[in-house]
Amino acid sequence: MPRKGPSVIVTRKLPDSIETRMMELFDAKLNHDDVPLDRAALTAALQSCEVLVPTVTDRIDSALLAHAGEQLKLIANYGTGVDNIDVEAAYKRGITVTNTPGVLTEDTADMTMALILAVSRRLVEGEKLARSGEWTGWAPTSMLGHRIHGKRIGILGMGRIGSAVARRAKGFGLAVHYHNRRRVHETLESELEATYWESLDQMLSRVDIVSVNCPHTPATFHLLSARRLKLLRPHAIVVNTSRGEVIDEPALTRMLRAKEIGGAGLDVFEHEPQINPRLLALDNVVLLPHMGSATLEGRQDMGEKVIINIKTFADGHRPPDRVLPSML
Ligand code: 8YV
Repeated sequence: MPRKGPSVIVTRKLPDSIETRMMELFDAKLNHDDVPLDRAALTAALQSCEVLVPTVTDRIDSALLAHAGEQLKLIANYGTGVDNIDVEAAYKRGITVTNTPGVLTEDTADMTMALILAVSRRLVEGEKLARSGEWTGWAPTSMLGHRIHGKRIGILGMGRIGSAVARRAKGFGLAVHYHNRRRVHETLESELEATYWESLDQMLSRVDIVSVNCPHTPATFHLLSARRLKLLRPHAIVVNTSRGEVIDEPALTRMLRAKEIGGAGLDVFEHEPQINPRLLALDNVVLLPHMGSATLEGRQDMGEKVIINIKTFADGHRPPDRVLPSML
């Protein structure tokens, strides 16, 4: 019998259809119990498999990669963000890294809008009141939030997800502003009727809603620093469906507690799964457990991408979603 495809270790439980296909195609080792691998188990995996399929919960740093065996050729990340992997260290060791771009764009953009609406229209507070048994009925001045129609959104990072947020925002009657490393093509800019700000500082002081949609890289760590957060207007809200590290979370928490900004909708945190207890105590925030891309369809599509990347690589071709250090 010919050898099955490469030996693959998958660090977390994936959708059944994906795991089944992986078992058919590869010599795959799955994680049925879904218990995250500790450092020792990850090291052992790097020393035994040809392909590792990690997720955002696995930290594949240079110290860990230093222990990788010669047999390890590919790290096929199940996720778009690759900040959990030291891509440069992997590259230097001749290990290819891939990710799963594109397939979670729409779901993450939907969740961004959900958070914008949830914070602006106080959905979570309203839901709690409706269930509490303490609701005394409609009143002209009860549960007042803020209208989003006609306001300005400032999108930080106009890539795939940022553009998908902009399309939705436009549909909701928001004026789209954005800051990005590079100005986007004029066709996209005119489709979105978007205003480009080369200066993030200048944009922040003018918008009503800030949406973080850039990846976490050394250049974007604490991009929304304490100093920059102070540029926001007192009613502004901040929504983050990207990575917690892009915002100085203690500074944001302090400002929310002091009511120096209007509110925040956070799907991601600096030290997941820990959430700053001070955030938990606040009413003007909506907190979600990193579920921006959590749809069954999205998770299946991510798995399909991982399979295609592994199969293409194993067949001797360049995988479609290769990530190079120069791209970060
Ligand atoms: C993924 C994400 O679910 O893909 C990303 O970058 O943030 C998530 O939505 C997660 O990374 C899976 O590894």
